[in-house]
Amino acid sequence: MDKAERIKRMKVPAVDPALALRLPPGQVLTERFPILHEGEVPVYDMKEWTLRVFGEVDREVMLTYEQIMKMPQTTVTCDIHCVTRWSRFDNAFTGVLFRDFLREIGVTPRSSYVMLHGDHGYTTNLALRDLDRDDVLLAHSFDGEPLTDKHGWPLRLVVPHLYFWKSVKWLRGFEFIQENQPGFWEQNGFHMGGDPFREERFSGEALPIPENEWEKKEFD
Ligand SMILES: Nc1nc2c(c(=O)[nH]1)N[C@H]1C(S)=C(S)[C@@H](COP(=O)(O)O)O[C@H]1N2
Ligand SMILES: [Mo]
Repeated sequence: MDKAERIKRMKVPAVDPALALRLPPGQVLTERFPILHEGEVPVYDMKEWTLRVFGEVDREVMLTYEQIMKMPQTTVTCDIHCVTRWSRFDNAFTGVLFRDFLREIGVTPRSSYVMLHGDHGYTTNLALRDLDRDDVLLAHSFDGEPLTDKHGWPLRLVVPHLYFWKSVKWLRGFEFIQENQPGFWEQNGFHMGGDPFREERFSGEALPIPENEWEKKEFD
């Protein structure tokens, strides 16, 4: 049988067209929740834990976990897309909307970019307009339960419209900056933006990411 004939006879998997529209190019849908990070999972003494807001702001602040938990709470159900090609639909995260957070602490940023800081030195850069949306959360819960340690408890960022490396786990700081600067992965060849629907994976030459790379990782 020639190749054209073989292809014609191939079974095409039935994908709900509504769902297909939600899946960015080059992504594979999974129902499991992969665990991906560099380095160790931090261990916390919550009495010592703080979230620092600093840099180009009218006033630096240090917040306790209690203060964050007392802010208005929102649940966002969103799709997430990892640059290693897995996507997961309908994830319910609960926490404080970045918008509400800024309003609550009354800090005015004097810059258009933000460097996010996670524990153990993880950083990622975002434009302020990518945080100032109605779906960006400082999340502490997933599916109505506190986040597991490995998914970023006590606090992680969730930025659904960008690749998931922008969603810092073990979030400890918002640093407002004048000029856009590359964070950890961005210094290692990842895109400064990270829009999955435009496949903004890399800033230079495309790095080969096999379709099943993420399948070898840890899940829950
Ligand atoms: N602090 C920190 N946050 C991080 C990472 C990391 O290595 N350290 N990895 C990022 C990447 S590449 C992804 S895909 C998501 C994975 O989140 P998950 O383990 O909850 O799926 O976390 C992001 N946030
Ligand atoms: Mo990732």
